[in-house]
Formats: sequence, C-alpha cells, structure tokens
Amino acid sequence: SAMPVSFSNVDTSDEESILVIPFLEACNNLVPIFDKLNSTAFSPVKMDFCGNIKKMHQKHLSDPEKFLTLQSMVLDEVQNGHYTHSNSATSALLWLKRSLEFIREFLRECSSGSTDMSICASNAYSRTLKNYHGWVVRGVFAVAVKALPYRETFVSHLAVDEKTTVDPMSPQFEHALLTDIEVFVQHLDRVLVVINTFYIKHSLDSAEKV
Ligand code: EIS
Repeated sequence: SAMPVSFSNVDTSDEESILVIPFLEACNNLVPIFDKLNSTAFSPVKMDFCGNIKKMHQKHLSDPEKFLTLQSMVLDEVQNGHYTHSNSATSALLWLKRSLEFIREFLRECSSGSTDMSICASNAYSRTLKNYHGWVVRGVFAVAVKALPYRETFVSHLAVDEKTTVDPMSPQFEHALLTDIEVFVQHLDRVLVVINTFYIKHSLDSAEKV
C-alpha cells in the first residue's frame, strides 16, 4: 500500500457523533509525513497541526465519557460560552479542519496530473487556508512551499512499509498511490462534510484572518 494514513476508521453514519479517538488517530497518522519532509520550513506547520490535536485530546481526557464525540466537546463549549476562546477545542477543531481541507485539495491536485509539488500546494492553498491568512502567514507559506521536495521524493514518503523496497518511479507504485489517494480523499471528504455542516449549523466558522 502506498498511503500510510486513512480516515476510513472514522465512522460518520451518525452525523451528530464522530468519535474523538479514531478521528485524532487518523490526524496523528499524518504527522510522520511532516517529519520525513525534514525541513525547518515545516516546523511551524507541524507545531500548529500537533497543537490542535493535543488541545482536543486534552479536552477529551478531562472527561472521556462525557466527551466521547467531537460534537459533544464543541457543544459543551457553545453552552458555556467558551467556544470563542483561542484555546478552545472548538477553535482547535476549526483549524484542524482547515488544515485537513488543505491536505484534501493538495492530494486532489497531486492525483490530477501536475507533478510540480509547489503548484499543487499553491492551488490547494488558494482554495483553503489562504482565505484565513494575512500577509505575514502567507509569507510563511511561501517559504514552506519552496522547501517541498520533488514529487518522486515526496511520494516515496507516503509508502507505508519502509522495509519493502519501493521504487516510486515504477508504474505499479504510481498506480497504487493514485488508488490509495483516491480512497483516502473519499474518506477524508466524508468526515469533513460532517464537521463543516456542524460548524455551519452552529455558526462556528469565521472569516477572520490570522
Ligand atoms: C490557529 O493557527 C491555531 O491553530 C489555533 C489558535 O491558536 C488560533 C488563534 O488565532 O490560531 O497562525 C497559524 C494558523 N494555522 C492559525 C499558522 C501557522 C503557520 C502556517 C504556515 C502556512 C501553511 C503552509 C502549508 C504547508 C504547505 C506545504 C505542505 C505540503 C504537504 C502532510 C503535510 C500536510 C500539510 C498540512 C498543512 C497544515 C497547515 C497548518 C496551518 C494551520 C494554520 O493556518 S488552538 O490553535 O485553537 O488549538 O488553540
């Protein structure tokens, strides 16, 4: 298999209850990719992404039975008025969902022909995170995007089993990769639709820039 990560374990059959742990595990599975990119340009991105995961995990641990689902954590904060705090689980999930939207669009770009990773990332960025970034953070993105490796290097980082010798240039690997990306994007999209619908329903999204 070519992709290490999957949101296939995140059940959305009940739209009001996405379990916290499988969701955070799926997010955590993405982190080794940042490590393999092995560049200081990605460390602010990784810190932010991991910070969101950590905040949500802490909220869950504060009462694991009460906070079994993402929605229960957010609704608890909506009820006590804490959802606008920048330290809230509501804010952490808002930013996590935006990062995941970026990843979804990035993978769509990668599988739709373009082999230039910077172009893929810039197109994905314009459709997602850029709308919430002021010029300073847009500059951070511009630096990170220049540090992206060539496609062959990048896709070899997506290979699950490092012990198997993968030749990222082989047609077999390319085929497996595209299939796995498609499945990954389908599951991620399904989860994002539910979270987005929930955020819209409770007016929790915001157009404010950082
Ligand atoms: C939020 O950050 C916090 O997340 C949130 C709370 O503190 C809130 C308060 O306003 O701020 O300022 C951050 C924002 N986070 C807002 C920016 C950080 C640096 C972002 C740099 C630009 C993005 C570059 C994208 C990277 C391109 C290359 C990637 C190629 C693959 C497998 C790789 C996946 C990459 C995923 C990209 C994730 C981007 C994450 C940026 C999120 C962001 O914009 S709270 O914290 O509520 O938990 O307290």
